Amino acid sequence: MANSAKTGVLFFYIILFSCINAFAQQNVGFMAPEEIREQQIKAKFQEIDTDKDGFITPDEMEAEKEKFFNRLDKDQNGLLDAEEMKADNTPMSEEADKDKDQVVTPEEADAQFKKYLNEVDTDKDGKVSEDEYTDYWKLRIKF
Ligand SMILES: [Ca+2]
Ligand SMILES: [Ca+2]
Ligand SMILES: [Ca+2]
Repeated sequence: MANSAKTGVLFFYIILFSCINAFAQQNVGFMAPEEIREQQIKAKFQEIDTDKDGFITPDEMEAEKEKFFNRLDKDQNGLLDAEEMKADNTPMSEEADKDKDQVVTPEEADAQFKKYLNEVDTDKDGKVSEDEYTDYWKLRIKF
């Protein structure tokens, strides 16, 4: 009698534990993309903030623009064509193409990054903090 009661309790705990475990795993599965995305955005911030002072300055943004352009400009002809723009996982190149001719010129990229810096810098102190950067990209990045 006592033994079967113990076994019952043991089974109850095993089932309870399995349920909690399954629930926790589901929850982690649900939470993960958001957290991964935030971590990726923060990692990107660290990459752009080359002097590691916790802010992206206009100089650092300029360097990022060059890297962004060169990375997408696969044939290195100094322009981003429609095919090259598709490799961009952000709306940056699409928005840069102001005249909508499916080509981004260096001038358009320049204008876009200036506009972008101004938009991300919500407190308008001329530099981008990690919070400003994260808040901005959380809503915009495509994964
Ligand atoms: Ca910096
Ligand atoms: Ca090109
Ligand atoms: Ca700022």
